[in-house]
Amino acid sequence: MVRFSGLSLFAKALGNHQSWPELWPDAQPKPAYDAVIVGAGGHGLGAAYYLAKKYGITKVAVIEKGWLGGGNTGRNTTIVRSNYLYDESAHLYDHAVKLWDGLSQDLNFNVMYSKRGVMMLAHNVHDIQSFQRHIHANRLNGVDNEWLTPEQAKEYCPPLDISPEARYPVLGAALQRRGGTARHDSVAWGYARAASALGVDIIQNCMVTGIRRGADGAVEGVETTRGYIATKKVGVSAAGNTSVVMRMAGLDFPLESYPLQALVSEPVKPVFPCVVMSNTVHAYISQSDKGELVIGAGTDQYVSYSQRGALHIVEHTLAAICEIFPMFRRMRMLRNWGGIVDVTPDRSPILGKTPVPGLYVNCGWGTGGFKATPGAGDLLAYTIAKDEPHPINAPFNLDRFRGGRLIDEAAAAAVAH
Ligand code: FAD
Ligand code: PYC
Repeated sequence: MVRFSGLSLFAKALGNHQSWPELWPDAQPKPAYDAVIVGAGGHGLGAAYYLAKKYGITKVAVIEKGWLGGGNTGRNTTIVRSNYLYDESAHLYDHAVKLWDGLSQDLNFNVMYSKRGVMMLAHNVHDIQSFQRHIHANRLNGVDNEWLTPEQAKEYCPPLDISPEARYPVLGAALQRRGGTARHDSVAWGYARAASALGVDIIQNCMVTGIRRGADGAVEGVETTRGYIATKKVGVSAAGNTSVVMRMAGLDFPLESYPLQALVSEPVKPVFPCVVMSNTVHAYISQSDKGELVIGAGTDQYVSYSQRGALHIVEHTLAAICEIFPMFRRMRMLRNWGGIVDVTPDRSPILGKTPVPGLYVNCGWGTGGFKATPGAGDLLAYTIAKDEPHPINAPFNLDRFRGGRLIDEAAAAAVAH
């Protein structure tokens, strides 16, 4: 039986003898959880799964204001890669890519991870220098990445226009063959089902509205739209909304939230074999197993909590796609949507402890956290279970913004922001 059904789970957590209206007053017996995760995206569900599976912590509730996977996890363009510049990032993202490899077997749920290769196009001298620097740095970290000539790029992706008179000439490309795509919904469902089977409660349509702290300043529990939940450990994994949630605990976070949008075309037979990103012209494209071309744009240029992006941004993206792949000029677009991404000053995530005892955070993945889903879940679980960061996520602490040890991945983030 699939158990992640909101109300019934919450009632179960409180004991079957209680009827629903009794849940509301604060004076009622409180369900005590060993840990509460805010946000049922892939990261939060992954953390709950690994808490239960690796550390035996099964009294876990995942609280979700909407429906599971309805945030950025279900809205992204599913690109998986680990070709980041700095050592810290290469270790972080490659940890995730390694977990992607065995994830379908681990969850017994096909997450459709497809290593079809991610190719980043170089359109000018600066791109060439930047990508070649990334390739060398990646190789030193054991992360595959290679340089392709324009002809090799076309061989890998035949729809590409490499003619010298093209509006955006292709001067070469960086290819990570282990990169690719996965099915975003499956990742959320797979983690949810596996976590639920281990005893985790997933409570949907329930928004966290407050974080209660005791006299010693440590976390005591969370207020929600369905009542109070006592717990000594809270992991916040609420992409796009992190600043709002952290303010409930009295913390200011160095984050800005922006809309990021994507769209899909009508479905067609398989025509596009890999993932192509054009960072300079702000467009990236792949083809889903359903046959739709999956196309993504850059972020809007102003902060907002809107889950749709501006029209002029996506117009520019489609114009660029038509220039780079002229054969798609007559394709019709089927639907578009947006998500809210939270972006740090150095375009790297924050994953670790906070100044509030018992409060942990996973945020700031910006435009690029889908690829990190299994790794972020795994490392957040470790941090919560041990009350200390894993060596892989230790550099991604909040303190770096005070001390200046930034991990500036603006170029590797690849998406215009
Ligand atoms: P989410 O899936 O957003 O989960 C957070 C959850 O928290 C949400 O469900 C939300 O409802 C919930 N929440 C928020 N506040 C509260 C509250 N107060 N109480 C309870 N619940 C709350 N990344 C890549 O690596 N590759 C890509 O190709 C890619 N493409 C993208 C394209 C688009 C259009 C977008 C929007 C993002 C893209 N990303 C991509 C980024 C990626 O989607 C995210 O970084 C990643 O999915 C974040 O996962 P998450 O689980 O942290 O967040
Ligand atoms: O991080 O690879 C990425 C990405 C692609 C589109 C949005 N983010």
